[in-house]
Amino acid sequence: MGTTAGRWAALAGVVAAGTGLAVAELVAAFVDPAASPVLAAGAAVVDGVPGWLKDLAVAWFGTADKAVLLATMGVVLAAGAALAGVLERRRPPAGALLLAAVGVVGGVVAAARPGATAVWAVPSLVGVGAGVVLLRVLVARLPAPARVVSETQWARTHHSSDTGVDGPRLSETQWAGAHHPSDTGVDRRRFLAWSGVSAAAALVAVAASRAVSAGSRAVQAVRESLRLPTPATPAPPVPPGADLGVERAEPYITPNETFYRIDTALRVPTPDPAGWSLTVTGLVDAPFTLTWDELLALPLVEHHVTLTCVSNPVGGPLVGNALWLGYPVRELLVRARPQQGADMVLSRSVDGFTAGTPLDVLLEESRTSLLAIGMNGEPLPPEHGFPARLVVPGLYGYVSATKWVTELKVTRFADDEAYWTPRGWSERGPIKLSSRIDIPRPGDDLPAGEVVVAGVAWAQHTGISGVEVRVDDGPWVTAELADTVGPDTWRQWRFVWDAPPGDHLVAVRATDADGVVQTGEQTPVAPDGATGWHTISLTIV
Ligand SMILES: Nc1nc2c(c(=O)[nH]1)N[C@H]1C(S)=C(S)[C@@H](COP(=O)(O)O)O[C@H]1N2
Ligand SMILES: [Mo]
Repeated sequence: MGTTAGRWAALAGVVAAGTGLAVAELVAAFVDPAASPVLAAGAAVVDGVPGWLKDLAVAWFGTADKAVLLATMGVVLAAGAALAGVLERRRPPAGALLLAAVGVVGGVVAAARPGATAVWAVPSLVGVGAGVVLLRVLVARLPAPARVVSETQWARTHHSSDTGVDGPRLSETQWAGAHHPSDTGVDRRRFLAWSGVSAAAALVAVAASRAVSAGSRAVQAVRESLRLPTPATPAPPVPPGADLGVERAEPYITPNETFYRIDTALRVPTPDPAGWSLTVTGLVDAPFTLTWDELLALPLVEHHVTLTCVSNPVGGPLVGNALWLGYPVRELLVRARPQQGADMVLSRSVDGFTAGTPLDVLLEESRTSLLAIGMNGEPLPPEHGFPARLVVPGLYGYVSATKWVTELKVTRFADDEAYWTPRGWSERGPIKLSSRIDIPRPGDDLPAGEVVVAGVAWAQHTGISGVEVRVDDGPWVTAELADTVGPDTWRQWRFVWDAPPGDHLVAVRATDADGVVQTGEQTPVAPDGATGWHTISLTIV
């Protein structure tokens, strides 16, 4: 690059590729919102990157990792497009070929996504067609390198005419003449006009694709007008003592709006309940398919369950408690009649994600595992799995909580592998006994005297029987424990500390209902969940 004309060529590449991409998005909006080449390529990256890189991304960017991924892809694409522009000017049609190759790869990647058909390649191919034509048109408006006019001259001309500085000038006719002797000498203006029109077209295409993929908005409307059936088995009321009401501490029930969200989906899948169904299949004597209306007509159960992500670091936010409404998975499995030898249920989402849950856990009579459709009295929010998901008390989400679920395949751990298993995470994922300090928070102004320390502790399906707090090297002191609806949710705790001035370390540990004390041994989140005592440092003044 370097020369001015080279920079214009790079710009031509970016404009052409950007417009092609916008056209592709527009076509995708009509084909299938999930067929977007950008999202398909992003999803392929998400699925394809090595586990350590993904862990690093999550560690650095947290739940912003998706935005960072898309931004990185944008930068890489823009750089490639600029290169295509430069190549096209120097060695036509090398740039067009580069662009075409990227488009074809994009099409193949999109068509290879889980749930995709060959049609998913169409947006990329149409988009790249538009991009290639534009690239050739735009670059043809630029002076070819090392012909009638030298690049330096062109640069100077170009510069001086832009700024009005006088210098050795070449007429625009000469620029035009360098490439298209027959043209009338307005090629630079045409170049800019083409670029401008092209960029505007790109914006229109993106806006239009947004409008069309409002197909997902139609599903939103369906969701909003949905009235959840009354549960045949309502949840017992939450005892008033379950929430200690400590200001700024985590509430007993996590509102849907602030409930953590973890999944591999770059775009929230929005299956229409009208077309949704759940198939129970695999090693069963009586496979069947359940439609949305059939599900709504079943006797539904309400149950409070605290969900936790295996990627939650000690003290982390990836845990939340909600009231779920659904139908017991156990009943569905019993109806399908699992065969001898089966030991796993592979649940599958519309977007291809899978979780592997031990069959015996799902069959336990005393464990309310749900095919859930409601969360805290509302239909599941789209990002939490609308229209239906699994919720299994006691297991990390990655091995149990499949959102947008459409299939339960009864199988064997020896025969099938869930999404995260080949990516460095344990095949089994029981939730580990944990506790967290929510207040004080970093930066809190803490005068000496009574300081309230409070938080939550969880050991889903076993239950919490005690929480202790330790200040510096002092003894473990019993904290006040809140009430709970049962063993499947977290429990709040509170400790009033007579704090002396100075720097202090405050740690928490829980004991479960079996009498097991939370270990202080620190382990990382991979492969099966972090351990260690949450410890905060406080300055009392
Ligand atoms: N379809 C789908 N379901 C999924 C996942 C996913 O990536 N895709 N992630 C799982 C993980 S790792 C967790 S912790 C829970 C999180 O559920 P939430 O986002 O509703 O909190 O969803 C589970 N279900
Ligand atoms: Mo998770």
